[in-house]
Amino acid sequence: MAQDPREKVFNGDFSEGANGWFTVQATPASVGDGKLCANVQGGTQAPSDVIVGQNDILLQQDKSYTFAFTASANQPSTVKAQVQLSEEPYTATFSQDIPLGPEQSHAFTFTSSLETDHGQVSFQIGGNPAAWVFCVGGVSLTGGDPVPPYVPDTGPPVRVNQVGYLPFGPKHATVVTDAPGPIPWQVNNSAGVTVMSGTSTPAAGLDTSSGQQVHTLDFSAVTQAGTGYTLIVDGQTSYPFDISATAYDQLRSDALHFFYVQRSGIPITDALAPGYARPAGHVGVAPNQGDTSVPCQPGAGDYQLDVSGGWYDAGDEGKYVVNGGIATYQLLSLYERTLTAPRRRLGPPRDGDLRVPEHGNGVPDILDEARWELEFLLRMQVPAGQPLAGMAHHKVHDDNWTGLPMAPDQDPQPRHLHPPSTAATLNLAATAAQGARLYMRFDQGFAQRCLTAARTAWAAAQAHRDVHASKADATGGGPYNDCDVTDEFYWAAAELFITTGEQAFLDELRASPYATDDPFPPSGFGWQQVAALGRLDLATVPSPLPDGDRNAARASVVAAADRYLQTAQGQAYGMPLADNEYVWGSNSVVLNKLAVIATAFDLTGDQRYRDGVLEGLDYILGRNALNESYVTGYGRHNSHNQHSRLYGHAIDPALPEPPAGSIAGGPNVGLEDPKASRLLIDRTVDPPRRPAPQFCYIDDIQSWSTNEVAINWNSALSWVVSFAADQKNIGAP
Ligand code: 9MR
Repeated sequence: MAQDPREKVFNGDFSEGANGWFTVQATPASVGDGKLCANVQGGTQAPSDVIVGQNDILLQQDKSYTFAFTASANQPSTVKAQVQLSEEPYTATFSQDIPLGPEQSHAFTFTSSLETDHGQVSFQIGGNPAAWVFCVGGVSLTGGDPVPPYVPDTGPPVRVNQVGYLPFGPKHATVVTDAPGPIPWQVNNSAGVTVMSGTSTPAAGLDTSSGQQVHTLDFSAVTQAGTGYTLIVDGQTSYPFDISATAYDQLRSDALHFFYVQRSGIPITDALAPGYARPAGHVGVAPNQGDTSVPCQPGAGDYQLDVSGGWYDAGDEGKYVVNGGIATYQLLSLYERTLTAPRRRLGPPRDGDLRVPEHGNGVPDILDEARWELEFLLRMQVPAGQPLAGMAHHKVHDDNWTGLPMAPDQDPQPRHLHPPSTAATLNLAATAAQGARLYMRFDQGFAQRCLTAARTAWAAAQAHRDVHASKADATGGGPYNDCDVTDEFYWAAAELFITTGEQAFLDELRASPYATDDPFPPSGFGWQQVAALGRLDLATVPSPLPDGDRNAARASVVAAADRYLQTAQGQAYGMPLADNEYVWGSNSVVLNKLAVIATAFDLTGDQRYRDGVLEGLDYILGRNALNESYVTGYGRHNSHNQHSRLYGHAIDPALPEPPAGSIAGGPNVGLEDPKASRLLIDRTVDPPRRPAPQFCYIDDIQSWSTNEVAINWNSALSWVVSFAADQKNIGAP
């Protein structure tokens, strides 16, 4: 049924689980059948000690409202139903004590004395000596004016890469217009002089990724370097952009700097990260309860581990071996590429390239940064003598979700080691094996330690092939559940083979389903699908791999790149993303496909691949339906309110925004967080209408499913931007 446009309560029928609802001192017992039931703690003093409620309720003074719901209690109790302010002085405009027993419907009409968008609907259920169960459903507050639909600020209809184009790279733009035929355009330099003009090409039919009518145009022929270019179409001017051989240099550095600022277990200094200084997080100093001696979850072992260090995963302060694995891999791979790619334009990263405390130790900074995480991954290995020795704990994180913001050193939550998993163990085996060969030149002892850990992990995974993290283990941290680990086995075997050259690992590769199955999924690789990581390395890194296998590996990379390019060619916005691929972290899906296409360029030198990578980056940096550069600090209109407990500026102006170079997760049709769901889904029509895929995004700190930061997304950005930065003036006549 279509929702009344004046409805102010979100998810009042609990059809989206507990989304949008909060509880204080009550734990949801069940959600379903149109209601939420909560276990209410006994022995509290006041009704307001225990609450089920919802914030962000819009209220208009002197307007009439109807407040309706059903409620029940498993034993005679009372609920104080209120409509009030969610912040001080918590004034109520409606308040009613209602005796509860078997389920009953209630409806009240009142006139609001409040004018606010910080209203709250609350069911106060504290003050009872004994514990009881409260159920509520069908919650509705109708009245006032209809809620205006959310309209994003998309700026001018001319969409360009707001950061910059390489002088001899492709230069494409997309224009939102209903014009049926070609329309004229011109490129102006910063002095306002027109340097090129032409006419647009209408896209065939509606662009389904955006629901828009669009045209495309190509101004690749403009090769003169300069800042402040604009593209003018039909009298509408794009955001400015540069044309420069160094367009990506600063972004490469900033994208990698993100990892330093995300570090756990070390103070972040203003000297290295101005505005981001903070004490070391989770080093066993109160109020922290981790990470220097973290106990296993009940039933998962009788020991504690020092698992300090590493990077905070994302907007939360959990640390996950599975996601740490792919992020570490991408940083190491970015470095290894500079040793192996025939067409690199820059020398290998050096000591002093990045802003890290290890500067001056004679080791390339990128390796220092990756080692910060690798050391953590090694600490997550179950020690000898314990059950499951050699496996890796899946993750360590808070027992309960904390609010936003939360300085890491102030996090008071207990933390636990969650049970080991085969996936985590193989992530450790793969990255430690990769590290073993790359650190050998700089620190043989560490390299040896990595290799030993990798072998131990491999053997442990062989002995425990099917130990999986539960999807339900998602309180206080994400699940990163993955029950198909054939790809993890393939990746680990590949890294172990490349590093050791041992026949046993080659045999494993040949026996793997991926010997014949395609390791490059249509929707790209990611933390859950990692066979591609092994295949990319087999194709590019020198090893004793027989020529036939290597050639086949290379051919598979090129074939995958061709498929991804084909997807991009069907898109008026030029990115290799199909409409069904706008998932959680879709920007990383785009970037990871670009990494495959880039590798095809490194292998073949065919300019089509390089162009595809650069065009894909255009999408990330502003050539998209939202006119949004998804990278903080880059582009005129950029994402800077990403979901994060560390960078809470959107909530507390005294705190910083995410550091420049932080990429947002990106459009996600799942709209799994209440902020995005409530704002972007139109429920006044039946069935509810979701926006077109590209519009499933909001730059709001509360939208974790579309707008979080994460190490595996910044590692993908770092990899691809490093490739782009390396291109410089390539393609020049
Ligand atoms: O990136 C992850 C995405 O693929 C999953 O669909 C999603 C839900 O399980 O979780 C994402 O990872 C989050 C993790 O669970 C916890 N830290 C933040 C991560 C990024 O949102």
